[in-house]
Formats: sequence, structure tokens, C-alpha cells
Amino acid sequence: MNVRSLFSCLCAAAFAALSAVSCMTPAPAPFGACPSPQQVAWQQREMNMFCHFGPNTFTGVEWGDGTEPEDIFNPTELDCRQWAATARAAGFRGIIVTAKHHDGFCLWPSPESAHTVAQSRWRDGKGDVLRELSESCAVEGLDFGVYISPWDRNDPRYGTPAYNAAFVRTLESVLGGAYGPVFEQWFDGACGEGPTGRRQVYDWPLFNETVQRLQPLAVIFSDVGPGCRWVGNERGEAGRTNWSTLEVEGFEPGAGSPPVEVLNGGTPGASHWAAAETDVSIRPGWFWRASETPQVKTVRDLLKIYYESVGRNSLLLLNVPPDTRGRIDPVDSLRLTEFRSALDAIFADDLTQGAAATGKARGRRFAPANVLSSDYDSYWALSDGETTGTLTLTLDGEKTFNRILLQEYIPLGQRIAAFHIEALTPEGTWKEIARETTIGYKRILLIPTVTTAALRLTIDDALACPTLTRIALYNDTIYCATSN
Ligand code: FUL
Repeated sequence: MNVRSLFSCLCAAAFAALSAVSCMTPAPAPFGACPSPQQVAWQQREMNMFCHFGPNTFTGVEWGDGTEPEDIFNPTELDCRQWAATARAAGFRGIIVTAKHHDGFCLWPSPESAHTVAQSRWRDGKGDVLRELSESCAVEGLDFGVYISPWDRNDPRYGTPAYNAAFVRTLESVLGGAYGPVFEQWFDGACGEGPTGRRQVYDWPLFNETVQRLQPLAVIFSDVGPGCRWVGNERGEAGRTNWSTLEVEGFEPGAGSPPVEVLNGGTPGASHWAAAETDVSIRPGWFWRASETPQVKTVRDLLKIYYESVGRNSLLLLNVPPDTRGRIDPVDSLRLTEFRSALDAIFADDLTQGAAATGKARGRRFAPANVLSSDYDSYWALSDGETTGTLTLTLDGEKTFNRILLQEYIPLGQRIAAFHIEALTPEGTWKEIARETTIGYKRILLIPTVTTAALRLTIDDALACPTLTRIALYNDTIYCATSN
């Protein structure tokens, strides 16, 4: 071996050793309350469809009082495959159906109740909406979830200790395997009077344990989790500051939940992970009514909701209620198609293509360039103890945009508490274009349109060394709002 090849061998060995060392830079330790893998996967779905369906669809009221004759439930053309196909085409990842709303009527033949599809004339009492919907979801590649209301205005046991045990058996008949995996159990906190005028004291720990025992992978929604929390309003607005952590000690769903402002923004650094779910209806009401068809939300309304839910670290649960035929109304499904097309157009072209990212990092494995890859598991991170820092993006020439998408790597906890972004001016100075607080799983900033060749992100405050897995830039010419 001559000197030159010995030298190149040594260089190669040194390089390999250095790479091995840098590859071993440990990831930041998890900070505070972190999501379970199911909670991460849940938030990555971003959008699910809600379907309110039951006697109220036929009576036109929002809260049936439980005295409705079972025969009122009689969809003439029930087509759950159409619900699922509509949801899939619109980009929803799952459907949550009101298996039992407050009127107590069960969309499946629950052995615990005498107020179900089995007592109705629909399909001679042999129908089962949950069966048809769960099978349709499976065929369309969607997940299946259920809303089962603890408040029951029909069950004569409501308001007595026997009701809690009966409610557990009700849960068992849905979650016990008859309908396959359930990705989300939706618990409404409403607790009104039952048919005998009594109110129930709900045994929430027992209800939650039952779901966890039967469907360990299901995320449980309620005002305060444990899987995910209510966003605090039904307008489709998550907090501009939105932590996925929530202080739950001493709180429970319903009247005992934290103030709505707390639900809307979470609690920084709290000991429980319960990301916000934004439930909102495409119509004024939760249930379908012919008279409300002219008020189906516009594409602009839906984009605003998307930006203020998914774009603010929340999951969007959009209610699209089937009609009296048992089909999604053509007006709603057309609107969903238009909404999908708008989202696809807005997010088609990421203007960071060809950009370079520079800045301090925890080591090569956590380099700034990681924010440019769509691989969620590859992220930029600072060193332990560093809670401020800067990342500069040099774009591939001048770009014009009005949306900045940012994502933290949430498996290690939500950390970023304050940040700002500047754009390079033609004079070579930096001009601030955004100043915000939280990021979380996903944040989309709506900014006035800017043309620039470089951007600088400064993390001003974080609860622990920050992580960032994605920065992307888009130009939305469809929904041209200029403030977030
Ligand atoms: C509320 C319920 O009372 C409404 O009827 C609806 O189901 C909504 C999603 O949750 O609390």
C-alpha cells in the first residue's frame, strides 16, 4: 500500500468513525407528558367525519326526549358505503357515528335496551347500522368510531346506580368485538334528566376502564380526555395558543370540566396529554334537516375551519349528517369534494423545494435540513438546555407565499412556547412576518403574501430543547385571508 492509498484509507476510517459518533447523538429525552403511539397516530389522521344519525334525523329536533316511537327511524335507502366513499374521497381517515344519542335510541340491536333498531319497522327490525357502517369503513380503508351518549332520556334505570352497570354492558355490546376495531370512543359530557326526572352520577373511571379493556387501542374523547379533549366550542376554532397538555386533576367531563378557555388552549407543561379535537357541523345543526340545506357551509367556511383546527394543532371532526334516506345529502358531498380540491390545490406546491437550511443543531442526526424532509421521524433539534435558537432557510430563488406550515416532533412532547419568523428583504435586512406561541403537531400560519429568497425562524422560548420536523411554504390563492 503506497502512502497515498494509506492516507485515503485512514481518511475513510476517520470519516466512518466520525459518522458513527454523530449518528449516535442521542435524541432529546421526552419532555413532560408525551402522547402514546395511538395518540400520535390519532393526530396524524388530521380529519375525521362525524355522522349524527338517529330519530332526530326524522323528527327535526336536536335533542330527542326519548319518547319517539321506534318506527320513526326508517331510512328508505340506507347506504353506509356511500357515507364511507364520501368520507374517503374528502380525505377523512375515519367515521364516528352517533350509535346512541341522548334520546337513547340505539342504531344497533342493543340487548340492553328496548329502544333500538330491533324495535323499529326498518328492515323488519333486522337492521344494524353499526354493522353496515363498520363493514363499509373497512372496505373503504377508513377507521370506525362510535359516539355512545351516557345521557339517556329513555332508559328507566337512568338516575339509579343500576344505570352505570347497564351502560357498561351497552359499551360491551359495541366495543366487545362485534364491530371490529374501534379507533375512537366519543363520550359526550351532557348529563340531563332521564325519563323519571332523575340525573345520573356517571362512573367515568368505570366507563373509561371498560373502553380500555375492550379496545385498548381506542382513543377516548371527552371534555378532559383521557385520549383527547374537547376544544371548548362547536364553531371549529382551536386556540391560537394550543397546548396538547391539559391539567385534568380534579376535573371530569361535563359540568366538572375546566373552563372552555382552558380546553381551547390547553395547559402548558401539564401532566396529561390530551390534544384538542375540534368538532363542528357542516350544517347549523348536528342532525340533517331539509330546511338547513341552503346553509351548508361554504368552501371558504370549511377552509377557515381547517386552518383554525388542523392548522392550530387540533384534529378536525367535521359532522356531515346523513339524511332521512340514510345517505349523505348531495349538497354536502359536493361541498366536501370542493373542499378537498381546494386543500389539494393549496398544498400542492411546497415552495421550500430546493431550499437549504442552516443553523445550530444537536448534531448531524438532528440537522436543520431535516425540516425540509416529509419524513415525520427526521427532525431538527437543539442541544439539551438550549431553549432558544435560530434556523435559516435559503430558498431556491425568490418565492411568493402566504402560508407557513410548521410541525414539532410530538412523540417527545410539546415544547415550543414562542417563536417568530422573518423574511429577507431586497435590501438585505430581516423583516418580521409572524410572531406566535405554540406549534404542536401542526401549525399553519396565515400571513400577508410575501416574496423573499430567505426566511429566518427564531425560537424565543421553549419548555425544553425544541424539536421541529417540518417547515413548508405555500401560496394559497383560494382562501386569501391575511391574518390568523
Ligand atoms: C353535544 C351534544 O349535546 C350535541 O347534540 C352533539 O351531539 C354534540 C356533538 O355534542 O354536546
